[in-house]
Amino acid sequence: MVSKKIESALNNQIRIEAESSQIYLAMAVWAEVKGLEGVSKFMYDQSNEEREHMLKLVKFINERGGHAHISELNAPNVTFGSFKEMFEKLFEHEVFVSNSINELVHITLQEKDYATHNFLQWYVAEQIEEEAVARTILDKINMIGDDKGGLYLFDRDIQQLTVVSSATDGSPV
Ligand code: OFO
Repeated sequence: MVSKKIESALNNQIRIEAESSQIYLAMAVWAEVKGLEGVSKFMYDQSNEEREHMLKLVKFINERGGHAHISELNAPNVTFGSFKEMFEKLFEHEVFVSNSINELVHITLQEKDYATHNFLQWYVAEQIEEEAVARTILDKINMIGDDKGGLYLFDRDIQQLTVVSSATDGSPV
């Protein structure tokens, strides 16, 4: 059984994961409109993953005798000054999410809720990986600079830049 304090902290994370999904969906759309298919596909996939992270929390709360709360969401940014800026935003957002997961883990220890603590380890591992992917992508973009040919190749190869999740077997829900 989850305590009210844990339930509320997990529900807050549901909102963050749902907002992450919307943020990346807006990035996918922007990239698609700009004609970068590879980047757009990468962002659509990210958006789907975040929705799965949200659903995993929903199921966990309900299974543990709580009530998952589906709330209204803040609207995401829908335009960006450049692809570099967009990926910088993605990286900053992942760091924000990692901090939020860390805070959650901290609360579970305070509350001596070891079941939720254990459940959250999956998210800890996922965040390490997502930050690493975002950092790799930013490094590549910095190397490309303003080179159009480089951007073309980057768009073609972005799927290979991502690493297969070690934290998931592909079915996180
Ligand atoms: Fe939900 O995985 Fe990153 O943000």
